Amino acid sequence: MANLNALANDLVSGAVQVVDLTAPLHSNTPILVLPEPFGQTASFKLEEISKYDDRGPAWYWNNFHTGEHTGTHLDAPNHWITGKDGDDVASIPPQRLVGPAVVLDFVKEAAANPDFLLEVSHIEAWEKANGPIPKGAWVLFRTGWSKFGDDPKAFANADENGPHTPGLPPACAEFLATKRDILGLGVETVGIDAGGAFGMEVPFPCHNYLLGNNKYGLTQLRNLDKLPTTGAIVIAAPLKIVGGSGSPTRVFALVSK
Ligand code: 23J
Ligand code: MN
Repeated sequence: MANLNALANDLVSGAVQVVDLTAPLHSNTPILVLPEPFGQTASFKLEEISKYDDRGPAWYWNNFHTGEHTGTHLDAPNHWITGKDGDDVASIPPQRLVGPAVVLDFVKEAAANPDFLLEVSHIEAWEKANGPIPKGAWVLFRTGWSKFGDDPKAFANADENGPHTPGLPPACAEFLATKRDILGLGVETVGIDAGGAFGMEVPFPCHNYLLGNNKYGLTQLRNLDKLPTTGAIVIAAPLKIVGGSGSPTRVFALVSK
């Protein structure tokens, strides 16, 4: 039987730290902007109901408006046409939202080239150095992009040719989705695909292959620099939106000190 008492003691003593990988949600949180004529997602917005006033003398509360894919969020399999018969966000088994994290650090490469693409050979070299990507892992692609997260323009890094942010080409997305037994891919950027993914020979390959193979996406992660290369546990907690294609998500990592 697993020893949760040891974990409880380590949480209380601080030997296990809880790192928040979630970006703050507010009206200026970056959102994906798609080209015409596609539909657009909504920014996060609070709408005050009452604040200790005549609308509610002893209570403060809000409604909120948001897209499912706003801020740090999870992509469910049914978000993409390749996963249309797969789980909605409410049907994802909770056992598949918690798992070991591996961090693939390409901060230097992404700083030198915002269109940097992670290749299969990078993953194979990473595994040679760190061991195989474990079964049931969250694969976290660290690019340093979260440092632009409070500046939507810098975060999108768009010019007349579209956004320039790092990601995976089709061959690498297909490899991760089919040759490794992972929970999903976590990234620091606005979506799991590269800024240039619309123009790839399989458009949006991470969405296409990962969601089509019952894997998940996690986006706009922060604090990946606070995680070890291996050994952390990541917990993703999307809202249980019935029929939803994703949800803003609180993401925590448990890290041994
Ligand atoms: C719809 C179409 C393209 C993309 C996306 C959504 C996302 O990035 C998302 O948040 O799922 S690239
Ligand atoms: Mn999404």
